[in-house]
Parts: sequence; C-alpha cells; structure tokens
Amino acid sequence: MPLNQTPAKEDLVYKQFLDALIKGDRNQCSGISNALLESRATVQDVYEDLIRKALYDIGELWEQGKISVATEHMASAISEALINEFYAKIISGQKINKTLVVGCVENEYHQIGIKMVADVFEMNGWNAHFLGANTPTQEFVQFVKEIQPDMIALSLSLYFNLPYLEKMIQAIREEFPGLFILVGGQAFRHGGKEVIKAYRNISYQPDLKSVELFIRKINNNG
Ligand code: B12
Repeated sequence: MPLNQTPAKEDLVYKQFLDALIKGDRNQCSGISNALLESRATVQDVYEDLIRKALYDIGELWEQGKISVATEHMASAISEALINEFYAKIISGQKINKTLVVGCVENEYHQIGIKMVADVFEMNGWNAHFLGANTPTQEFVQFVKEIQPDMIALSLSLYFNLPYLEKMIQAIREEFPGLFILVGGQAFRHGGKEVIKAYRNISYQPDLKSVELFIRKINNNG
C-alpha cells in the first residue's frame, strides 16, 4: 500500500488533498502530507502518490478547461512549498562526500520533478546543488566546472525540449568526457531514449524508486 493506508482511506485522503490544492488551502495540504509522513508513509510515497498524482490530475483538469491557468500555477507553488517544508526530514545525517548538480534544460520550466530527485540524492547522503528551471547551457557548464560534481542530473517534461538536452549533453561532453549524466522527466514518455543511446555514461530513470535503487548501487560501489 503506497501511502500505508487502506485503499478506501487512501482514496479519501487523496481527494481531500487534491480539493485543498485546487482551493489553494496550503494549510490543509501541509496537514495532510505531514500526517501521512507521521503514519509511516515515506517522503517518496508522499512525493509520488500524493503530490505527483495530484499535479498530473491538475494537468488533466487544466487541459480539459476545468481549472484555470492561475489555479494550476497556485497548485504548483503550494506543491513546491510543501517539498521545501520536508527539508528537515530529508537531510541525511550521514553525508558521503558525493556531489551532484541538478537542473532543467534550457526552455524547460517544469522543475518540481527534478527537485524531488535532488531530495532523494540528499536523503542518500549526497550534496545536491539544485539549479531549478530553464538553466542556460553555458551557465550550467560553467557551474559544473566550478563545483566538479560526481554526477549531473537533467530534467525535461516537454518532448520539444529534446534538442536542448542534446545541446547540454554535447556541451558537458566537450568539457567532461566521462562525467555521468542522469536524465528523466515526462518528455521520455513520448520517446527520446534514442537521443541518449548515442552517448556513453548516460542513464534514464523514470521515477523516484528507480532513482533510489540507482543511487544505492553507486553508493555501494564507492
Ligand atoms: C505545474 C505545471 C506547469 C508549471 C510548472 C511550474 C514549476 N514550478 O515546475 C508551468 C506553469 C510553468 C507550466 C508551463 C507549461 N506547461 Co505545464 N504542467 C504542469 C503540471 C500541471 C505539473 C508538472 C509537475 O510538476 N508534475 C509533477 C512532477 C513530480 O512529475 P514529473 O515532472 O513527471 O517528475 C517525476 C518523473 O518524471 C521523474 N523525473 C522528473 N525529472 C527527472 C529527472 C531525472 C534526472 C530523473 C531520474 C527523473 C525525473 O521523477 C519525478 C517523480 O516521480 C503538468 C501536468 C503533468 N502531467 O505533470 C503540466 C504539463 C507538463 N504542462 C504542459 C504544457 C503544455 C505546458 C506549457 C507548454 C503551457 C503553455 N502553453 O504555456 C508550458 C511550458 C513551459 C515550458 N517551456 O516548460 C503539458 C505538457 C504536454 C506534453 N505532452 O508535452 C502538461 C502535461 C499538462 C497537460 N496535461 O497538457 N506547467
């Protein structure tokens, strides 16, 4: 049971959360997600089975014209606030001296998924530098030069941003031929994996559970 509830209870709690998100009731959203965390749900469960699920539904409602753009903006702002609220629960007591730079490619404004990914790395002892949405390629590369991370992670939700991913990969490869690149986001639902096949040391992971397994493998191999 993803949120550690019975199916009926889980459904009810989810509906209350979605309603509160649409109404802009941040307090209730915060109360529901914190109560779930206290009742044995993991941060990843709350991220994916509550917040991600609600945002996907909000996307559908917006597409069907049932909610406004303003409501969608408000829902994503509340979701980001909730994620930031969890920070105290996220920081790992034990840091492992590994660093990651994460962000969205140019022209990509959907930054909530990659923020969740950054948090999963933090929970596993990594130090994640989160650059957020629409990071210009050269600025990203410059930052990587300064930080010298062990890995970078890139997100894109829009399929038409794939050329920006390639631009970023090529720019990174010119400076750091062997640096490992993790990629993900909804753009890959519509294809796009062929773009990354052309390069070495790049991995696509679809969700937080697979990201967690991926990190554990790396942490165990040193
Ligand atoms: C909120 C939102 C916005 C906000 C984003 C604000 C923000 N701070 O991030 C704003 C208002 C900016 C926005 C703008 C637009 N949006 Co919008 N948006 C959404 C919405 C409702 C939620 C996005 C979200 O946060 N989802 C929840 C997160 C947690 O899910 P996720 O991104 O999939 O992340 C998970 C995995 O994919 C994975 N993952 C993600 N990144 C990475 C990276 C790595 C390395 C790894 C390993 C894994 C990974 O892990 C996450 C956890 O499971 C979606 C609906 C949807 N289906 O998501 C539409 C949606 C993505 N948007 C859409 C559209 C069309 C747009 C606009 C073009 C609208 C417009 N006409 O202006 C613009 C484009 C802007 C741009 N250039 O990027 C469409 C895309 C359709 C398509 N097929 O491409 C969607 C699907 C809505 C819809 N149903 O039509 N949007």
